[in-house]
Amino acid sequence: MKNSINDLALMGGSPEFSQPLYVGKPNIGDKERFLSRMNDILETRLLTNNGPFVREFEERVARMMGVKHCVAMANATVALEIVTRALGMEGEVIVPSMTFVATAHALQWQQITPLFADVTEGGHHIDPEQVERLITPRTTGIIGVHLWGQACDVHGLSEIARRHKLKLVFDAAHAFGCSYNGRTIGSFGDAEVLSFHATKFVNSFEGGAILTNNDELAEQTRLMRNFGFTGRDQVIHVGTNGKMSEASAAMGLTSLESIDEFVDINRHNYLLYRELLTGIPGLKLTEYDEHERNNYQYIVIEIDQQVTGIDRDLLQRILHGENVQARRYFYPGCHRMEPYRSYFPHAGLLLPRTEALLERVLTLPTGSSVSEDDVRRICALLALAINHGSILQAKLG
Ligand code: T4K
Repeated sequence: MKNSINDLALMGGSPEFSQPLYVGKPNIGDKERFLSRMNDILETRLLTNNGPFVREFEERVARMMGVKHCVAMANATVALEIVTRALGMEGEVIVPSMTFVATAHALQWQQITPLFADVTEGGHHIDPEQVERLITPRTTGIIGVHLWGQACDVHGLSEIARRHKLKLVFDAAHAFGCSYNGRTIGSFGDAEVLSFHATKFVNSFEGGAILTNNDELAEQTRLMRNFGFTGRDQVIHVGTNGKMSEASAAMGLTSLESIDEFVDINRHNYLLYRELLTGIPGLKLTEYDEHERNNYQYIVIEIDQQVTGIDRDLLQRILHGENVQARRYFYPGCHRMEPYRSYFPHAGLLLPRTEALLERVLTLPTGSSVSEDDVRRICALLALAINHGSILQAKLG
């Protein structure tokens, strides 16, 4: 790999990064506020089981998202498992393959078969038309994913769900603080699920939440996250342990207090990337719709090898060689991961757009650990590599 760096250096000097730059390096809010909350937790010895910080976090998130209920969870995966179960999903549920594998695993974990729908033409989100084609008598629900914090076609999916009497959940793991047609994501479908994983816009180390306006569903999911207990000795149905800890809620609350600052940093980085990457032939940045509220947490580019002469994987190797840990999210697609690959070996035939997209996408570092200078150097590196694309591909590809 070092060869590529030498090659680039010979070709005009490659920018160097002494510290690795990551996609998903956590945003850290006010450390003093966090430590003071941790001190309270240790003083009161209320560590978990629906403590005061979890309740405060739930209230604040619900208010911010404009939704009646926020049920905090240990992570978004368990939140998806619980909400799909509480909604009575079974048989088959339609999901995109272009998502983190947790969306599919949350179903398969309960013996529900995820059926993978293709993305829209030229887009990254699940295509309602493809969803409708996959519906069978066994289908009980749909999970749409607001990939990169950009809403999927909420209207289109809601229409299909209504017509076919299917349950509809949105995986909003990326979409904290984002909007769809001006309305904050969080209250669409039967429920939406947020992730507060360390790498997310708002983080609670590990964490997630179910958002819903449905009182009964909220109540049901609260019971399910706590083993089905309704009283100290009374269990009314099967449950699991999906509880968020007080330490996580303390981090989540601290993170919430800094979201304006995080958006400013992310937006600043995004606009700089957009300015510097525009005009590089064969490279397309996924743009945010400025009419919507965005958290700008993901910088996603597509590489068209026909134009650049260099393929995405070699570009990624070059970036890695320079300490830029760009990611191929969500390569190779859920349908090519186990157990789905074995269950549906030919699923790719129904997913031509997803398959092509997954060969082209690359996610670049951003967030509060990435400086303006870092963005400039990453863009210079991309420009340099693409400028010499065919030569590098011939030598190293
Ligand atoms: N639905 C969607 C659409 C999702 O994207 C996700 C999660 C879920 C559902 C499920 O949510 P959770 O159950 O996790 O709440 C990461 C995360 O583990 C995963 O939460 C996330 N999506 C996915 C997009 O990314 P990896 O394997 O790429 O993470 P990892 O450990 O490589 O972290 C990325 C980089 O961040 C590292 O290279 C270094 C840096 N990092 C990471 C952590 C955890 C740090 O500097 N400090 C840290 O503590 O999956």
